[in-house]
Amino acid sequence: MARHEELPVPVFKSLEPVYGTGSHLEEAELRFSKLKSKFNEFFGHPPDICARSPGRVNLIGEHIDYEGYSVLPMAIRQDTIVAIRKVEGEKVLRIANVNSEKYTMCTYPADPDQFMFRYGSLLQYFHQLKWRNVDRTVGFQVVVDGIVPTGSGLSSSAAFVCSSTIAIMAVMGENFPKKDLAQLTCECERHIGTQSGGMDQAISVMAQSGFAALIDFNPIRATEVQLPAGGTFVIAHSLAESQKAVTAATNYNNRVVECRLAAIVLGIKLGLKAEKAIAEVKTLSDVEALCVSFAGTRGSSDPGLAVKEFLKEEPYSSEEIEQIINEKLPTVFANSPSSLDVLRAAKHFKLHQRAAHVYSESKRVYAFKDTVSSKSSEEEMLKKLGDLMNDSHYSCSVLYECRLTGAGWGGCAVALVKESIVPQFILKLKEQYYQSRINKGLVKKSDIDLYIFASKPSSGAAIFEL
Ligand code: NG1
Ligand code: MG
Repeated sequence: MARHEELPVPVFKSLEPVYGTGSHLEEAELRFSKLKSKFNEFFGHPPDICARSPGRVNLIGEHIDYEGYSVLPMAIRQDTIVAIRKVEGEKVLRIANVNSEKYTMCTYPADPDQFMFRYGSLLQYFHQLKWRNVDRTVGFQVVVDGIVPTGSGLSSSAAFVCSSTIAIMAVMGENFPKKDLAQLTCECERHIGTQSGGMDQAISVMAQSGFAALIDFNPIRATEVQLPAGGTFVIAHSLAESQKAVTAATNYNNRVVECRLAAIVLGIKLGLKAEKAIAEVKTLSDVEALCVSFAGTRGSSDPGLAVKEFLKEEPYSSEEIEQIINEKLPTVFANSPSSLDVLRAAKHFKLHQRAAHVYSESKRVYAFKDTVSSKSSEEEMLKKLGDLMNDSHYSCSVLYECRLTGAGWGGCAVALVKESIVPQFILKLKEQYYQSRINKGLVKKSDIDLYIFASKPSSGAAIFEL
């Protein structure tokens, strides 16, 4: 049987296969019926097809996907749903949101070459699809409804990019293997200027209901991970919005650049010529491969040891790094405008800390995976998983200075909680964290369940012919 990432996105004629039964199905039925009636209202015609893709929470493996390391997220129930109709000869894209008060309808030329970039606009994704054989005479009418909280580290962005890409694909009569879509949508998201890894799109497209997934890169693969039944992940919004696109140069892309510099410096210290290191060592996982090949002479293949041995803990200045790598930093990053922004904004580079986080975090991902598949008692298992998550959070906080899930400058915290005490846990957080913020008017009491909720692993993208 083909691995499931080789299969196309599933097509369903009803909502049950994705939303199950009970209150989730009822909620979905209401949303889809509103989506379709809004579509009719806006465009005077029903949609051809609908698609959905979920948000995600990363359980462990923060800020290592872009370094080539495997991560362990799960899809959440909250998703973006899209209704679409193809209009022959129209050459424009009209896109509206069911919440038409907040998001007014926008119209864009449907020809990707003519599209004007609007920084931060979700629409730019839509037009950056590297569409094979695109028929440039068609236009699209689109209505979107997203319930993944934005700026929360739960990947409302991937939910939007993946659902809209899949909707366009479906209405054009195409379907690709899920792993290709994960790759395509990841590239699409990079157009907002963050040098993202591919975790969010991969899990949004490939998730299987009831399972978290170990996502590997190069090539993209998703392996189901069964979580222990006695634990639940509780997701709690800090109420600080993460503005990754706005602060990219000082946080997300800054870390990507620091990791690249750490990788080059380590490559040189391990014996590569500077020129070769700059040309060939792209990520910290490339350095790990070097350590493995030098294990015979060095006596160890552990890249964590190389960090301790070769990278000083004090921050590096640009000049210090330029001396080691024998090249000007802007020359190294000449092809990456967003990295040049980082260089302009950065005061110094914490190479030791960032690399130490990445290597220890990548080990924790495998330890997490091994723990859930071990034969230990559930009690022991939950304890071990909790310890790994605590270590991950500590490393994110101290070494990577990011905190929280996802990119993590704002957004949600994720906690592994024993199933039996989830209601008390949520109640306590409401009392001790949210109540004072409700009093200050920072959040509405009626919205509180959008900000703190327990989540089981949900299913990935789907196409609906309803
Ligand atoms: P968020 O902040 O949820 O979009 C980001 C990246 C991920 C990953 C995490 C950190 C994007 C689209 N996503 O997630 O690829 O690097 O940060 O683990 O930039
Ligand atoms: Mg995102």
